[in-house]
Formats: sequence, structure tokens, C-alpha cells
Amino acid sequence: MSEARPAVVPERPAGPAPTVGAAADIADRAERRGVIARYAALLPITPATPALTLDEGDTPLIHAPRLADWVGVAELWVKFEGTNPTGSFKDRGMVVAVARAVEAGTRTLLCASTGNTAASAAAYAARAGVQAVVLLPGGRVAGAKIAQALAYGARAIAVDGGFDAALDAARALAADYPVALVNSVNPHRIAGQATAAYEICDALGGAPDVLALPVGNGGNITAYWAGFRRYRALGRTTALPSILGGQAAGAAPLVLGHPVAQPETIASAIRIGRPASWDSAVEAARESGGEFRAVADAAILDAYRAIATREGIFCEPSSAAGVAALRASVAAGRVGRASRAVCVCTGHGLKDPQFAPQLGADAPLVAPSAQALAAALGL
Ligand code: AN7
Repeated sequence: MSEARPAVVPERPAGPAPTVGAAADIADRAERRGVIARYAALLPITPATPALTLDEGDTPLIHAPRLADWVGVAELWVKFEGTNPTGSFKDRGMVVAVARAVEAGTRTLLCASTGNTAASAAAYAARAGVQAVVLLPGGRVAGAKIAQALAYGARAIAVDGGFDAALDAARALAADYPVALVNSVNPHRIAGQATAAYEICDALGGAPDVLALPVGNGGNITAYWAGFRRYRALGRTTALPSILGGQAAGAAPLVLGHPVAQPETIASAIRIGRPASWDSAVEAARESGGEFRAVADAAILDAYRAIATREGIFCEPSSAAGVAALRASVAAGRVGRASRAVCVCTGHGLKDPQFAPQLGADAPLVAPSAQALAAALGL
């Protein structure tokens, strides 16, 4: 192609890079947009890294007292990652991985994905003017996530197998061909995702007692633990949280202690049997004094309903696995009722609405008259 290389990314914002430890750096961060600009000093970037951003990160930490009652803890906050540009936490790390890949001259990005990584890779590839190729477990990915990847212009390939097989194939392809793998085995992804831990500490004035999150491939739990430890080393938090990883009962290799050949759960984002970040995920749970807990699909759907109806936060079913696990760990006496907890809701509910109609709500068809409405409402 003789086409000129497309303009890669917007200009870096004016002014010096933020310095952690400098007096006004928190205020300074608030004025900067996106993970790279806000956390430059804590990320593996160079002066040549493009200032890629879709204004990811800086997501709400929502006080959730009614959900706290349901879960059984004194204080609960929801870190709602569904407000990221593509609707999941993946954007925090993807922006860093794509910026570094573009800096290195890569023209094609590759990932295997249960859906959210694909949507995020596709968006940041479009933003950066490069191609994304996404490998999806055939017939097993939520339709809205495929729609996102295609809308952003990715090449999507359905692989005849589950996520674990797709990731093996992606790794093998990236070893032999000029494509950059942007799965969470890419350390730039982990470094970017650690920024969520920084935001939680900044918002609460330190780490919570417990952090609960869903675990699939093990990247995010690795990132949070790295982030909290880094923040403690910088003197930004004195405490560290116990980290509680929720896994769907039919896809719970980290609870069982061995891979699961045919993972099964309604929580399609975390239908993963052989987590790539196995060792670092185990380390995060063990070193932090936390644990992994398996939750049945029915418990995941209960939590999904409670988060939405008690707090007005609509996350995808997979995202509810952390809340379900926290509730089960409280009931089992493993997490104290006096705890201050943060649950990470990793993806937006509109990405995977297939199970929403099963939550007990219904919309009957009624004639458009006051009389018929009153009768239907029992008024
Ligand atoms: C909503 O997109 O693995 O333990 O390919 O989409 O870091 O894998 C998604 C994972 C939790 C688990 N919540 O995080 C993918 C993919 C949601 C997710 C997880 C995923 P990791």
C-alpha cells in the first residue's frame, strides 16, 4: 500500500508529565484525560509512546449501602468499570498495550477473547489507525461484544473451540508472525489495569479491607494486587486489601487447583478453564490473605439482580461473580461483617443482556388506557 501512515493519536496534553509524590498531583490528574496521561509516572511508557486515549479510567466508585446489607458487610463500594469507553475494565490496559505496540511499529494487533478484550482491542486499534484481529470462541460470545468488535472495524474470526484453545492459537500465531498479542499475558495490559487500584485508594484514602472481583484468565486480579502493592510502596496506602476472586462453579480452575477441560457457565466472559495468569493470580489471593471462591450460576444471577435492583447498577452477569463470592465468603465466616469492601463490577450490563429477562421482572402487554393500566398495576 502506498497510503501514508495514518495520524496515530491525538497530541499529548500540554504541560509536564505528572510526578507521583509532587504536591498537587492528584488535582493535576483530575485534569488529565485517560490512563496514560493521568498515570504516566506509574506506567511502562517512554517519551516516544503515543498519547493514545479514549478517556478511559476514572470510573465511579459508588457507595452501595443496600447491596452491603444483602452481602452482609458494614460498608460496600462498587467500582463500576462499565463506564469505560467500550464498557469494560479492559480499556485501562488496552490503551497502554496498543500505544506501546504502535510505538514499536506494529500494524496488526491480535487477541483471543470471550468478548470484552476483543471489543477493547478493536476500539483502540481503530483509534490508533491499525488493524485488530480478534479470535472468538465460536458461538460462545455475547452478541453485543461481537457487534462492538465489528463496528470498530476489527477482523473477527470464530475459532472452533473455547477461549483456552483460541488463546493457545493466538500465542502460537504471534510467535511466528508480525502481530502484537494484546491479551493480558502482555505486561502492558497488567500495568494499565493496575490504575483501578490507584483510583480506589485515592477515593477512599487508602485500600479497603477486602476487594472482590470476578476471575477468568487471572489478569485483573494480578493487576489489582500489583497496583495495591505499588501504591503502598509509594506511601499512598498503609493497608493492603485481602483479595477475593469469584469464579463460576462450572469454570473454577483456581478453586479446584487444576485446569477445567470444558468450562461451563452462563457467565460467558469468565468461561475459562486454563487461566494464562495462573501463578500470579494464586499469588495475589495467597499473599493478600484472600481466596478464590466458586459460585453457582444461580448465585451469580442472584447477585446480578441485587446489584441492579438495590443500587441501580447494571453490570453483566460475569461481573456479578465478585459480589456473589463476597456474599458467600461472609456467610462462610471468611470475611468479617465489619469489613469495608470494594466489589469490582467489570463490565456493563448492556453487553450481555441475555439473562436479564430471567430476573423475575416482566412487561405485560396492556391496552393503552388508564383503566387497563390501573387493572394491570392493581391500583
Ligand atoms: C466482564 O475478554 O478474558 O481474570 O477475553 O470480560 O482478567 O480474565 C474477559 C474477562 C471479568 C475476567 N469480568 O478477568 C476476555 C476476557 C469481565 C470480563 C473478566 C473478564 P480476567
